[in-house]
Amino acid sequence: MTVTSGKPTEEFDAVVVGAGFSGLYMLHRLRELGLSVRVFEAAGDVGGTWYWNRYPGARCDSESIYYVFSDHFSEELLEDWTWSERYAAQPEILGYLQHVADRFDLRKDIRFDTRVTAAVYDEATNRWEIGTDGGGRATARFLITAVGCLSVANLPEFPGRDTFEGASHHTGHWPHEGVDFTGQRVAVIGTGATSVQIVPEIADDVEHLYVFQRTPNYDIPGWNRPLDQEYVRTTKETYKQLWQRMRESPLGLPYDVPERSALEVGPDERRRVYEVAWGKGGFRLGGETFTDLLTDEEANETASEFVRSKIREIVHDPEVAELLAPKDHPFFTKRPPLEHGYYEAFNRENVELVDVRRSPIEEITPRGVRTRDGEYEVDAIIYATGFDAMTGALFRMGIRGRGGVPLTEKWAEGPRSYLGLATHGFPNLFTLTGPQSPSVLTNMTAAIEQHVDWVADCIRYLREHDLDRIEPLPEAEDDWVAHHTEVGDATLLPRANSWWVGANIPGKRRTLYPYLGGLGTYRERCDAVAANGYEGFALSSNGEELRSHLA
Ligand code: NA7
Repeated sequence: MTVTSGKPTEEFDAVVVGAGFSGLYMLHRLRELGLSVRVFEAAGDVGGTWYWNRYPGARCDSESIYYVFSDHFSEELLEDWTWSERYAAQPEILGYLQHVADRFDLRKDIRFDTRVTAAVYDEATNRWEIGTDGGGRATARFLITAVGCLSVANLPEFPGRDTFEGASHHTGHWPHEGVDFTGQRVAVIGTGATSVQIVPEIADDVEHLYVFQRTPNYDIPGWNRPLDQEYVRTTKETYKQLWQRMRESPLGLPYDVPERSALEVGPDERRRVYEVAWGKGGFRLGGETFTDLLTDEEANETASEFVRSKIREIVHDPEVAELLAPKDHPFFTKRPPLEHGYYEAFNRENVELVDVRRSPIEEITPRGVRTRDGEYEVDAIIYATGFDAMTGALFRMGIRGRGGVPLTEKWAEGPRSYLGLATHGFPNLFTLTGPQSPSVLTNMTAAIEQHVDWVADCIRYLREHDLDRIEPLPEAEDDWVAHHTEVGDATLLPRANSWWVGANIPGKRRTLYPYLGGLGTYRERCDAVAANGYEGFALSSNGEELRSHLA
């Protein structure tokens, strides 16, 4: 099977798909190894997630000082760059990535406005044949996907969606020139992390805001604030130690690891612990409090009820507060949004919560949104309805492995990978932050760095040993999938209808997509695989298998 087009074929050692955090770092590492690399990027510039998600209030939920390339990329870069806020807003993160691209002259190897539409492995040449939407063709020994976990927008198929006469926008495809909602009646559909950011941001401007909620979330305060420069200075002095701690930690964040069960302490002590974490803000409420919030329903209920009590304190109208308080899933079994004024927004006269669990959206009309209860007339609709996460972008790239087998077919019953990095039947393909790796269950930059470093070291190893092909053994893959499933099943996560399990996309295979074992443990496993000569992989040279052994 070949990719055909009239244009001449360009040849590279490696093709990387995507120019966000992972694609930029991958390009940098491969260049250092002396490889010829081409990056294809569908957007008009670098940035990935931070290029597309330009909606009001968009910011990172990982603290900015931890959301950077570490000294593994560049000590000087780490030293020079200074964030302005505790949680960086989208324009600043995009500015950071543009700065990285400029400083390391990365753009010269990136083809922008170019989407990969086919990536086919040719057994005869042991090369990947890449086709793009502009009719371009390239071949490469290695194909590395750096497509992000949340890059394909989910736009629900509401009847009449295209008949709406006002403006409608998905948050993941926000217009570059911005949108002015001043004096408008606006519908926001969805109450995930994106909606929680956008609602307080536009509440002041709009005449009336309807927030259509199907499932309430356990939103945690982030307590965003300008970064104190003294704090920045002392952090920078210890950055190396800090990053080492992050690399070894479960969440890719330098949090204290809890040691007690939520059930072994009394209600007063429990409340005290939760209050401290709430006061610090961010994911500490899940990560730093008790050992068993994700494994024991009763323990989890104590945290769930704590958040509900906070919602009841903040929201004045008891009925609205009750609607906002989640009861159908345990805390942290869906990604908890970080909030900055979301709950307070419902104390305003012009912000109204619409319960579409009780009364579902039936159609979009030319004038607005019709639920079973009636029509809500609006001037604009914001779809904060999330993404076809983890596999969405990989499935749209036309990846075919040995024998022309599509990745969509191989993964029809759910992803099957070795370490979330590679999959049998697709030699020399690496999936950065792929399904069954820690990715979104950790600080993304820490997960990205670990993957990029591992892949770059692997490619260096292959070259040093005159090897030109690496592919997971089926047995090693089976073992990883079984381990991944076992770790996930030991927790409460698979029970909730989250995008972590693919439940947000009609017809999507329900399975836990990210790996729950923690970044530190995962890193140790990946490092051991490498130290043992890439245990679990078949390695070959010129079609001759040199070694294949099991993990
Ligand atoms: P999420 O977290 O997937 O949230 C999407 C929201 O849209 C969620 O509240 C959904 O309700 C709602 N939704 C989706 N489809 C519908 C339909 N058909 N009707 C009503 N409501 C719907 O996406 P975000 O963009 O907010 O966040 C994604 C990640 O980005 C986030 O987790 C962070 O990691 C960063 P549901 O909960 O499915 O009932």
